[in-house]
Amino acid sequence: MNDTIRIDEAAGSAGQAPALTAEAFREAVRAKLKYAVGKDPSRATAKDWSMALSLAVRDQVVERWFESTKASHAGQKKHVYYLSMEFLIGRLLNDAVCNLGIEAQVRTACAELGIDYQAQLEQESDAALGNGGLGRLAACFMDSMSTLGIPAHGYGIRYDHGLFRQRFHDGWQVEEPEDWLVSSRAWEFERAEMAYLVKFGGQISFDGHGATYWRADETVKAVAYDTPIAGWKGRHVNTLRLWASRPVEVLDLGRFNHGDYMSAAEKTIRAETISRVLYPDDTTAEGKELRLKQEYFFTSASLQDILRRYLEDNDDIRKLPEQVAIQMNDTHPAIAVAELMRILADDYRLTFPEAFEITRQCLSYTNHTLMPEALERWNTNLFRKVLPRHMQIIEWIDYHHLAEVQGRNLPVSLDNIRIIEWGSEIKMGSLAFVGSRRVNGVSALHTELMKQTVFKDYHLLYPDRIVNETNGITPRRWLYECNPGLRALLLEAIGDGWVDNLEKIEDAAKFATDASFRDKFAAAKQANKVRLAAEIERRIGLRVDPTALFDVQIKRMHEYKRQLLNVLETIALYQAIRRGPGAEWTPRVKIFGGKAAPGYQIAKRIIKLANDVARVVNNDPIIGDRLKVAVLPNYNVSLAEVIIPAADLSEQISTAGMEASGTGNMKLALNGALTIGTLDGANVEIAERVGPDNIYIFGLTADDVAGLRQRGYNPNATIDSDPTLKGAIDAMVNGTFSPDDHGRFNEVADRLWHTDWFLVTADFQSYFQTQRTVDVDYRDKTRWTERSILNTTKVGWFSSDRTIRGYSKDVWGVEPNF
Ligand code: OAK
Repeated sequence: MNDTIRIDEAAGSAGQAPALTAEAFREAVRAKLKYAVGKDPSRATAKDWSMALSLAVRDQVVERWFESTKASHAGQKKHVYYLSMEFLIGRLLNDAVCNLGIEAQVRTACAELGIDYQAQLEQESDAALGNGGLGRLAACFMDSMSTLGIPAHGYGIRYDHGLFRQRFHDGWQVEEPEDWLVSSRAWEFERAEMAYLVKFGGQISFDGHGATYWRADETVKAVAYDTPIAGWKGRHVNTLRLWASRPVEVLDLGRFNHGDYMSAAEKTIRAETISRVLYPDDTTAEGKELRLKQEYFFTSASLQDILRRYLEDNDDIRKLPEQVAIQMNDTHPAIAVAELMRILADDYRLTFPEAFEITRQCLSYTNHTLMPEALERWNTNLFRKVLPRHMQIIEWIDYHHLAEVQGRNLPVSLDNIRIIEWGSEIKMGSLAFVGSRRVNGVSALHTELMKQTVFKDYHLLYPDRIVNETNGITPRRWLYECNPGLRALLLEAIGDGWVDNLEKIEDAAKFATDASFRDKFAAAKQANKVRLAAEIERRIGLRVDPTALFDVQIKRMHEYKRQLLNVLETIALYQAIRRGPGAEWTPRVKIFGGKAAPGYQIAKRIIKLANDVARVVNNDPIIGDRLKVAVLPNYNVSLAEVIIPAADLSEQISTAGMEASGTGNMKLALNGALTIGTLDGANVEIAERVGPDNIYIFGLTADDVAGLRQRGYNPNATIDSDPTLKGAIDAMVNGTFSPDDHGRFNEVADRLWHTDWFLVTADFQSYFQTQRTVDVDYRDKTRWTERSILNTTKVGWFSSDRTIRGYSKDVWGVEPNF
């Protein structure tokens, strides 16, 4: 039997759902189980069925994939290449099924085969090839580029081990290696023939006739693994190409034959180390040499691949910018500036000025943070050792760029615009800026701050280069797939136009005052809360009341994101309830999820604090269901898909000016949670769209923060003057939550008392009071649901489709097909 189902296109043109019958699909799954997995139905495990199911769905994607690839070659349109160290794509089965529009057939087929579709989905490992926001954004962008029919490739690293698994031992974070590849993956295709050599170290020589030779002392092979990414209705399928590092020679046979088995394998181990692990730190440039090698490894392989594809259909390398737009997702691929120049100059014999011009027309750069410690810098000695030719090229760019600027007589400090600082450090943000056609921020506020702070002088030099592209999220994964109840309600009320044109969701805003719609909306939320309550009990054994207010803070653990502010408020609320248990309290479940970088001690201690507070609060009989604290381990994309649809309140409480955008804020609002937040990142734009009645804004603004820090903030006085805050901090250090070790949180408290860089104490009172308003408001269920509906229906602008349209127009110069 032919195990690939033909998609019957007779019904119409691309864009229509394929006519696939449940029966044909069921037989395809059976065939996959037998011929691809090699199992008989009577002996098949859940994993086997899940694999068979995924392979059958994959065939459906592949059909579309070939068509898209052919069409983009024939169409000769400009191609987008998205270079990112991270792609946090999560699970793919349900994503593919929903995007192809074959969910009904797949579910029927599963039922007929006697397998539970939901259980199959949970068999798939979560592809956790990213840390947080930047990586998940890249995944949403892949979805949107396919949905809009933009020919694109995502390029990254196929890490053997993605982001570590987080476990709690006695409330402390413990990191365990993540092993997503342990079970074979249905979604990727190894392209052993698609391999490029990537060189490191060695010497540079010139032959005296203009040719340059780089004699490297280490060479590895980058092997491609392709995953098809289907857009909405399967209209277009793009490729995510991830590189794995492999040795050039499989084995040192000489050493092996001499019985030296360990050293015979040494080169293999060295080479494979490059793609072994994802760096679990999303805020500081760590890992030094290996990290630099990772960055160059995937950038070099990707550029070689881009040029190969270009030259298949074109012969003039000078016209590269007409066909190629390359996006650098933060500075991790910023070495692309020097690498593209190197290839153009050394391999194609263009002059440096020519090569620089072409490079600047092809590349663009997205900045995702202004925090100084997260802006990458490389020590020039290390850089010269690993990438000697690139060091020369960067020196040329630095010199050439300064010379260009000196003639212009502008009020900029030359020290500020140098790429190489004091001859000892390369500032990758500067290299990326100088080598780019466009540089973008990820929210209006962030872009403004970029112009005023880190890139101030560059902005004076190149006033048209910085543009804003406020982040977005894909509505397919973050509503259609993860919230079937709300999806069904919206389909019934306004049809499916919103799925690929999210602004249409506003058509449902009028139902906010319709009692029957409101009841259904509230029922969908309630069902999601029951589902999350069950998940909380399964994961941490805590029973929570699903009718309580679900207050959610899910994101990486970082001081600037201020989980500590939330924990302090939890303590203060706990103390208030204990003082007056008979008062009218709004039952609340505080839900936390997030990983701390393994070396980030204070963030790990805050996790321990949250767990210690949870233990005491959850076991206090005076408190009962009035307050529960659920700290969920191993927060990842799949867990987010369960938490987000169930949230009532979304915590977006970063110190103003420090969160570049946030995207969890958008996902939660789209699923009907009301935001409690500062005027930071994209919160500002969310507030503009949902209106002041439907969001809780508190605390200092970015200007206030800058002013306060400049004047010098004294947390002492604030704490002393606020008994609620003082009571909470005192409880933290008097052993209330750590009877076994009273001093455990002294350092956390000391920082609050003495420096409080993140202004937790400064915002506490305003935050605490706002939370009390939330308590009161939540009791009016009708009004709350109305505001929840207005959140869902007013945030359509935050679709990543809109963001990608923005990049297409302002940055890449491409025209979406759909
Ligand atoms: C990661 C590594 C280096 C620099 C920044 C990051 C990162 O994840 N930044 C986050 O990017 C998201 C997507 O743009 C934003 O929403 C977050 O605010 C930002 O912290």
